[in-house]
Amino acid sequence: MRICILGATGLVGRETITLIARAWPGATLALFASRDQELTLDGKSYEVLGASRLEAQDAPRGDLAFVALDDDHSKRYVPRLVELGYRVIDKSNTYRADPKVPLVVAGVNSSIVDDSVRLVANPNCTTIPLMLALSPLRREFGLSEVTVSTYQAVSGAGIAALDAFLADARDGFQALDRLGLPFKASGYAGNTVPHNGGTDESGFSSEERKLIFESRKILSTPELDISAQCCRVGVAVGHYENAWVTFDRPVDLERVASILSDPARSPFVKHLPGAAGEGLSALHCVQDRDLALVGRIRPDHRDRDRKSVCLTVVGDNLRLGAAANAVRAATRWFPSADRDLQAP
Ligand code: 2RA
Repeated sequence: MRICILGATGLVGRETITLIARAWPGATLALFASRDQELTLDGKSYEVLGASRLEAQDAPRGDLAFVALDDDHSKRYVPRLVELGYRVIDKSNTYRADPKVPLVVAGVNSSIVDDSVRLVANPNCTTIPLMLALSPLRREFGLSEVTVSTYQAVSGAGIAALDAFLADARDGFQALDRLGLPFKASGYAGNTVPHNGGTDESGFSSEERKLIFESRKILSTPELDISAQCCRVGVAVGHYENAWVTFDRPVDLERVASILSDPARSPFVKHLPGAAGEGLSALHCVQDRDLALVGRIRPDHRDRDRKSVCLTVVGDNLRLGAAANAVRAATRWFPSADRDLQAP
C-alpha cells in the first residue's frame, strides 16, 4: 500500500506520519513538501521530495494521499493525485463546501465514505471536537441552537507562528511587568487575539464562518441556528471551546454524561465528570491527543425548560483536529491495524 503525504514537514504532516505507522505499519510512504529535503522525526530520517514531481508524466501511482497544504496548493495537487489513482483526504478549506465532496468527522458521519468516494474533505480543527460532542447528544435530544466561543492554540497558525510564539513566551514574559507592559500587539504570548482573518461583509471571520457552515453540513442540518466567535490565545497546542447548546427536548445531565461516556454512542470522546469537568483545560488534550474532551456540563441558568446546557470541548488541533480525523476517515477505505484509529 503506497501512501503519500503532501505538506509532510508541517506540524500536521508530521503527526500524520506518526499515525500512519500505527494505522498501516507496512505501508510505503512517499513524502512531499515545497522542495526536496530531509526530515528527521522521532530519530528516524525521511526523504522528502518537492511536490512538483507529482506533475511529471512518469509520477508513480498510489493508493492513499493526505494533503496538508494551503488552499492554493491543494487546488493544484489534489486533482493530480486523483488522476494518479490515490484516494485523497484534503485538510484545506478548498473542498469543504463542495456538495460533491463529503466533509467527514470520523465517528460522526464517516459511514458516508465508501468505495465510490475518491476525495474527502477534512473539517476545520475547531469543528471536529465540537461535532464529536454534539452529534451523540443531538441523536438523543434533537438540536436547535448552538453558540460557541473558541480559544485556539497558536499551532493552528502553523510551525512559524508556533516557533515565534515560543520564542516570545520565553523572552517576552521576562520583559512584561504586572500590567503586561511593554505592550506588544503583534505577538500571541500573554495575549488574546481575535481570529479575524478573512472577515467578510457579515463582520465574521473565515474561521467563524467555517465553524458555522461545516457544522450544518456535517450534521445535515442546513437550518441549524449556530453562531461562533473565534480567538487565538497564548497556548501552543489545544483548542478550547465554550458552547451554549439548546436541544429540542429537556435534557437530563446524568443521561448526557452516560451518553458521552459510552464509546459505542460517542466514539473518540472522553467525558470529564463534574461541573468543573475536573478543571478541564486546554492542556488536558496532551494526555488524550486523539479524543474530544468534554466537560464542565451545566444547566444554562437562564433556561426554564431544561433544554439548554453550557459545556466545554477541548481537542488537540494537530491530532484530533487534523491528522487523527483524516487517518480515521481513510480507514473506511483501508481498515486500520489499530482499533483506536478505525472509524465506525
Ligand atoms: C486555526 N483552525 O486554528 C485554524 C487552522 N488550523 O488557525
